[in-house]
Amino acid sequence: MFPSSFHWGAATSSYQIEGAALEDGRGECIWTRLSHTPGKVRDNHNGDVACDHYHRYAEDIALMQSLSLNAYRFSVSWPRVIPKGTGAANEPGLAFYDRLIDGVLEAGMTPYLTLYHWDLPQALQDRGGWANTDMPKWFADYTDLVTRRYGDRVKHWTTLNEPYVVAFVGHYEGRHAPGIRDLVLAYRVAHHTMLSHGQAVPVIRQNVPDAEVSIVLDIWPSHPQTDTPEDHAAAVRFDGYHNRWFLDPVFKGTYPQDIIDWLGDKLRGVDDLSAISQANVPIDALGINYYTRAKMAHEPTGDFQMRRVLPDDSMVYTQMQWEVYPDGLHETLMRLHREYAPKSLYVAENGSAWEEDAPTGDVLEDPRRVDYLHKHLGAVERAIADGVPMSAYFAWSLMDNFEWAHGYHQRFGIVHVDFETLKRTPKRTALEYRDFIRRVRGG
Ligand code: IFM
Repeated sequence: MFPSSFHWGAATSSYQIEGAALEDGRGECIWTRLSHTPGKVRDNHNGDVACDHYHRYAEDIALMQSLSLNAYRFSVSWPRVIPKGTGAANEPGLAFYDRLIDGVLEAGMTPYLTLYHWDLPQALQDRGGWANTDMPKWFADYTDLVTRRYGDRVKHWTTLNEPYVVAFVGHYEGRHAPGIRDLVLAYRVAHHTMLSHGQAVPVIRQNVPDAEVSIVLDIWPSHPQTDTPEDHAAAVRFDGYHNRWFLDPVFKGTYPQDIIDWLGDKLRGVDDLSAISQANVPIDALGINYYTRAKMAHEPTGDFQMRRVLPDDSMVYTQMQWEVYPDGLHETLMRLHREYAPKSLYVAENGSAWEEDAPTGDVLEDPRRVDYLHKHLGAVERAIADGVPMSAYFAWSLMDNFEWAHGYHQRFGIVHVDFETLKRTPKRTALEYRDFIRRVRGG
């Protein structure tokens, strides 16, 4: 049974939907820069217009209201409100989020605000970005501005979305902005994301005493491909690299020893964690983004001597090559509750991308996404029955949007967007989700 206070929502992020990339004084961000560098994003797509949510936010709020959602998770674009990252604030940018938040509240929905979902001001990247030791202070100052401005109306605050991706996809694999490939640097960046989280939490508490403060981590349960000890060890290593490297500091104030040992002298500039542990900087809720699991095999070469096994025909997998594995969501929620025991847990993102045709009528039929949604909602429901304190579920995403290095090719929306006309058309998933919400709410 879902609690009556449960929040049912959809999630988005600023760069992926807003567009208006340089309008009303917004500064350049690292994704503006990367996407305008030829060859970095599929078909050289960029977020200059995206879903044009900056101008169509009222339509999007009405859409969510029509789907019976009672919560909306979005992020603030740092360069829209402080174009250079530090220093002068941009009043037109701040006013946009006033309008958005007021509209969400007037529609009877609860806003969940994420401070950082990957669109770092380029001006800060020019000063070293997340690798700069000043980053926690810059982030705290930005947090101060945003919490003072919206804290009277926004009570659900998230510091960072998926610091794993910020650090390792952005600075080790180099697929994401700023497009760097340097393992040592990536660990420094990861550390600064944690310290920034740790500096931001007290600022939120001071400016919004009744806030629910969270961080959002992407958790992939990790399973060995075979029963060999080598594959088992690879699976444990992936869990350490991807999951525990962020969970442990937030909840225990330490980094996992097995990964510290594995890295040896590659781990440099990573020191005191006392500023961020749960004991010193408690959070109220943990948001998790769940999409799939990792099946891991030993690999004789490479920094981590492990390899993610790609799906084969025995698995159902999405356009992202992500296996559909709803049991992993239940497993993850149980594990987090057991091992880390956050006061409350919520699914901050869950969804799937599929090859699909453009709509020809009022609704786009998307049976595979419908199936994915129902199975994952079932996993959440089972976790609640098994005692996990769940407070919300957010579908990723409200609408098709800029899927980072994949451009507009991967469509995660429960609402279809025609990127020529910007017309929104609900997919069947949106209507199924609406009906599910109405059913569990009993009305
Ligand atoms: O689109 C992203 C989102 O920005 C962060 N979580 C994963 C989603 C799908 O890849």
